[in-house]
Amino acid sequence: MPSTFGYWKTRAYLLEYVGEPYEMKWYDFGSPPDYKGEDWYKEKFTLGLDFPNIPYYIDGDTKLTQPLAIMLYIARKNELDESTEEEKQLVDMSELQAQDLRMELVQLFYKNWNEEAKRAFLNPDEKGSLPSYLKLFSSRLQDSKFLVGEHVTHPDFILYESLEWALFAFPDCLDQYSVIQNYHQRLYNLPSMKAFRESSKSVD
Ligand SMILES: N[C@@H](CCC(=O)N[C@@H](CS)C(=O)NCC(=O)O)C(=O)O
Repeated sequence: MPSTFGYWKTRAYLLEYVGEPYEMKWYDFGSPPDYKGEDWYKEKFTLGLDFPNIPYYIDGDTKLTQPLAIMLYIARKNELDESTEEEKQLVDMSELQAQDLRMELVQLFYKNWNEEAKRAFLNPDEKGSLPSYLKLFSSRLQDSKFLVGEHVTHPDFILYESLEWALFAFPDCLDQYSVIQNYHQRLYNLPSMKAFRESSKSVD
């Protein structure tokens, strides 16, 4: 039986990459101005999840929430991050570094969407700004195809999603960062990404 991935209408790049058959269960946000998401909230406490939330992932008796826990499980199950001790350390650091950027974006989009915060987010001299992250990732990716060398690991999908969000809000934001642009394109052009974009599961 295929696993089930439940979320608001969004995507599951890692599942696509590992090629696992899964069912996407999309919940509707609801309509403006309230976006009550009733579809989800009426089901939230009925699924047997320890910490009910979305995204969730149900694979037989395995029931997970929290995106990182889900990604780590899928990566382990598919031996995606299997590597030397040194590479494992790099996977851990890359995951947390990419997650920090993701949380900066979440703060900006959901809590702080105003002109001053947007300017600060794009200011290279500001702590926690997008350029401050891009500089560090550029240096890591200078001689490396992906965050942990020649093969994709789960943190690449956290960073890819964050770059997609950043590009959506600030289309020019990678203009000065050719290393990151090339990295973004490398992931964008993975066969699994292309197949996903052409599938009915794809959303903008
Ligand atoms: N730490 C999680 C928490 C999960 C979460 O906050 N889910 C949000 C969407 S990203 C939600 O709308 N949850 C619905 C709920 O609280 O029931 C994350 O990184 O996304």
